[in-house]
Amino acid sequence: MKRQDLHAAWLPPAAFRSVGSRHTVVHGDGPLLDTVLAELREAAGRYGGTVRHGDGAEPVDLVLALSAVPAESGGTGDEGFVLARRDGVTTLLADAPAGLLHGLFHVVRLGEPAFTGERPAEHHRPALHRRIVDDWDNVDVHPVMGQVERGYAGGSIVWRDGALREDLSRVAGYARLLACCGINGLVVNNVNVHASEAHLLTDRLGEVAAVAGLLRPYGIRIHLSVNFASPVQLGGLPTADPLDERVREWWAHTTRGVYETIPDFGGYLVKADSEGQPGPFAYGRTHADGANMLADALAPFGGVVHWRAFVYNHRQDWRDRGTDRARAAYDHFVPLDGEFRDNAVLQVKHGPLDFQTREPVSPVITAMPRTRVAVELQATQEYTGQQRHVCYLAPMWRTVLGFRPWGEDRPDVAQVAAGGGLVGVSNVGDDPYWTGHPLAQANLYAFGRLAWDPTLDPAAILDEWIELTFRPDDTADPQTLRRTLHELMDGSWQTYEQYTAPLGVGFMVSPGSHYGPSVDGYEYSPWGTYHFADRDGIGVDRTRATGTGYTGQYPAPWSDIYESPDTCPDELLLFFHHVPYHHVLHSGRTVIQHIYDTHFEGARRTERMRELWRDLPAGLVDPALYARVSERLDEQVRSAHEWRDQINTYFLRKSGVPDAHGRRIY
Ligand code: GCW
Repeated sequence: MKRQDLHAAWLPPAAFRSVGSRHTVVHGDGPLLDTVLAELREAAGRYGGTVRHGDGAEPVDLVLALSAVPAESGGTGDEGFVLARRDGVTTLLADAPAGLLHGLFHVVRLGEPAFTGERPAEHHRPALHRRIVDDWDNVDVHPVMGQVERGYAGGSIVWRDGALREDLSRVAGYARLLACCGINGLVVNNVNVHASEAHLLTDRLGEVAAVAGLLRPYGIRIHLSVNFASPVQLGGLPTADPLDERVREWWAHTTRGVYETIPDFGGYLVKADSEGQPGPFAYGRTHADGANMLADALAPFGGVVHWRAFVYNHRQDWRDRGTDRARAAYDHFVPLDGEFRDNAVLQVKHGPLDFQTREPVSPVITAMPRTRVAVELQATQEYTGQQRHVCYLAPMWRTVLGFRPWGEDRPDVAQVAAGGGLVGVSNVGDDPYWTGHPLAQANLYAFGRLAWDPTLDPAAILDEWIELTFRPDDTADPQTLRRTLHELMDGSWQTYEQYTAPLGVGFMVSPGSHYGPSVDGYEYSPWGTYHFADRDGIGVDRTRATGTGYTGQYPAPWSDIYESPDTCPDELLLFFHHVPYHHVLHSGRTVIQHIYDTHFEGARRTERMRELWRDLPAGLVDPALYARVSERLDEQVRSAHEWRDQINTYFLRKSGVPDAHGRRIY
């Protein structure tokens, strides 16, 4: 791989070699087709092919045509396409221009196989209509959070020194990468909307429009996080009460202004009454009142409001065992089911707490059949190693999306989310590799691919990403490169879980930064995130029988499966139950021995990961990338051993139970 390819992530020029060496004809017109043509021409210029726009007599290898696909085959919809190959010609057909763009990237992904043999017609359509990336970028550098909240890859690619960057070429590159994996929406700023960022809605709207202009050629609509108190902060009104006529008029008027500037604006995202952000509670109104006010302002223009369900009491008294943060979103929102407008989407984090390494699926997702629900995932690795550790998250997300809350033969989470969408908090920054850890790029890629097709196998997604990014066939030893990357990444989430978070316990992290171990860091804090370890046992009793009643928020069969430690899956046991250290798991081990074993095993696995990378023959990957990954693996090994020793030592001291294998614990 050449040095200049580093910025290219999964779209290095060589990814276009197969397409670029072909004779291609494109039928159809429009802005997105201009993008398709530009991509094809650039590739052809590099690899010796030709590109023609419209009819002609010369022979062709690839035809992209905007033409109504026969209705009897169901059409392709707004973004789908049909791919076929017959008599030496590969054909992409789509009803709408976005379909051809997605189809082109599909052909790029396929590489040579797109141009060999015969291919019966394949119909591709996204399973989810809204596939959105949320950036948590601030305009200014926030004193505590930095510029990108929970960002581990440098500053924002949009803003610098409090102003829009002059050079926005990274944003254009980002749009291209996102489109390639299927994303069609981007929220440009952090859900925590601070003073300067609030102005993006009004007098700084031009900055949003500039970014929108770079996303548009790639079929991506821009969305904006807004502050619920904007009518007060920006409009000078005495109130932000969602039922006050002046407030409603302010939002209607302001929203009209947004659409005058950005006609394809996607909509608003709101974090209200959450971790200090303003919201409707201050006026005695419900979250449906708040969301509907914005939905009404957006409706005339076809916009949507994404309203987050991440509402809980972050000033809890740790002495109070009755308040359970896991219950909060359900308790707040489920009574409002049916009250939200059709263009209001309730955006729910995939778990009931906060992007921990292991959580059950949020019961809110299962309990609001009359509301559009979007599921929010976190590609930025806040609690999963902060892009210093390898942690490929697609297996976690696949578990979430494939979960069947009502049992077998009933819809899964992905099907519920089809009504609202899939949202991923982005992991990019202005780092040369985009994501700090180069291997973390795979998480963003996988997020997009799962949003397009939630049934994809994480290992197959990784194959795609490896082929695009590393071009193994262009190296001296493709199999070793592929095998090494798979061995490093396939099981990395499980490995991370092993050395950090046993059996569904979360939050044993350093307060604030959320990096590195601190077993009691949040134990006596107001955040509602406790493990309740004492000398006898550990875990949170969330049962109906003796605990917080949280298990009752699930439908059958899971309400009962989770209720009993006999049926609760091992990996979530301590999320749902407080059990003695000698409780025997389904695996046959005791809880305490499981803690010791997994921490030794997880830390050992990180050593093995580092060895695998060390053993990679020189020249298979770019030296700078190799060095970056090596340096991060050193840190991962160090950190995993710290986790191992702190967790094991803590639980040995608490429980007094020695390790059955007599290994060193401090
Ligand atoms: O996980 C927590 C993070 C906050 C974040 C919040 C949220 C954007 O620690 O940094 O704020 O979740 O999702 O709103």
